[in-house]
Amino acid sequence: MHKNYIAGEWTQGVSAKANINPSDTDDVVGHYAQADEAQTAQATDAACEAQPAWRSATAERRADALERIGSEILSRADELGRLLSREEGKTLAEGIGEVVRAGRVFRFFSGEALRLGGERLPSIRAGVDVEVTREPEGVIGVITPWNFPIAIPAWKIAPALAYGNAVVFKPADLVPASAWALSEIIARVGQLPPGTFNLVMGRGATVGRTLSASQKVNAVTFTGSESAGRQIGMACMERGAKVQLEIGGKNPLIVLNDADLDVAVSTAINGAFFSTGQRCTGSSRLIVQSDMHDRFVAAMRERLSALRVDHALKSGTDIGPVVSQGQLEQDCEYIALARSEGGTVVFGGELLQRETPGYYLSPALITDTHNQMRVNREEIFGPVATVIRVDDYEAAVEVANDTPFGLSSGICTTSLKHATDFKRRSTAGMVMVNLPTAGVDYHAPFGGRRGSSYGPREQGTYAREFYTSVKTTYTCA
Ligand code: UN1
Repeated sequence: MHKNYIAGEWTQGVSAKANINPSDTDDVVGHYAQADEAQTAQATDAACEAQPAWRSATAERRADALERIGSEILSRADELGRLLSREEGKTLAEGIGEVVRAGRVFRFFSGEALRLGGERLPSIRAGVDVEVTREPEGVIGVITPWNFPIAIPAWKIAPALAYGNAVVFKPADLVPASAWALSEIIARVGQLPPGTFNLVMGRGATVGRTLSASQKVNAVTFTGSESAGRQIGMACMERGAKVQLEIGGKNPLIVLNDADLDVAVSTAINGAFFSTGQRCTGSSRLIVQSDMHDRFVAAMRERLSALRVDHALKSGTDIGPVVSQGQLEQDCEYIALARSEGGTVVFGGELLQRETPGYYLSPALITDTHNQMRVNREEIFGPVATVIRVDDYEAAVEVANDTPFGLSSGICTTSLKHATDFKRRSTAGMVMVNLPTAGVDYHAPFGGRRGSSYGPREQGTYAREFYTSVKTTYTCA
């Protein structure tokens, strides 16, 4: 039984939940504590009490803590990657890659702890100095999704701690094992004042809701579904707390006539189907220019037929299972909806049987779609991509930008003119040229526009906008 970590103590939950392997539903990864409202409140109280000590710890002490945490994560990447793939279903290579990314995020923010500078401005008044400094926000509620069980917790917890905040961490209910392993590392090697970091596993409706409503939580960072994000956002807004939301995408990847076909196909396969298509940055709308359309679709089908969908931990697996029964049903409903809206499923979209019972779905490619169909407006979050045929570059840009979301966008082209123009005119927060819409660097700002994101950017030096509060001081000596 894996416990919660509250006020520096490993603490029983009020109940426990089994963590099931989506590649083999007979395999129980472990049992994990579930907290109630009272236990969540104990964690927020503890964080509130501990934060002043952590805030006044030296920047070097904070940097050292993050360095130790990052180093242990990196030294155990194979083991932790295996655990991650076992509970989430991404392939072992993807799981290990994600763990390495998490370790590097801690290392990056270890350095950032020492680099938190300010500004000094000339005043409009004689003899006055104006200084701009940054202070920790206080207690940060960290609520994370199931699709990146360690990287997303890392890129929220690391900057929170680096800049002197205390943390209450509520991981996704489906993937507590990686979160628990990360928390165990933080608890053991971090040497943080007790209460600075707390792990509270449990349901969103219980733990997440309590965190969003608690007066002791100064800021909430959330990545996950639109509906949960909106509720968290409203709850924070109501009490004047800072909030940061990453809530999905419907990312376009344009393929122009002048694209290199091999590059376009590799980019689309990676962006749409790797990590089982379960990324908010996934390339879900493939916008293909007329003369390229048939060649591209044929090459995609050929490449897809060579991919192996199987147990995440098996060598040779290219695509693991869908994360859960509920997500599998949602994917299948959208594939059926695409058909009923006039789309043609030219590859996949079928349930597969493998040696072990799991949520196996062949990657689905759907042609003959247009941008107003529901499958092109709503986030599916599975191995499902649509193709939208367009006549020219102008139409491609228009379709790409015509979405309620705005996280990431991409273009495959060999034309400098089109690439340059698209970088200017895309209305997404991140733009990729001849690269998948998913798969970002950990030191660059991450985030979107419109319905995808709310609040300051995540990652890189930009993370300080959310995790610190600016103070302006005026001094007349
Ligand atoms: C990536 O594409 O490298 O939940 C990261 C998600 C995003 C992270 C994507 N917040 O899928």
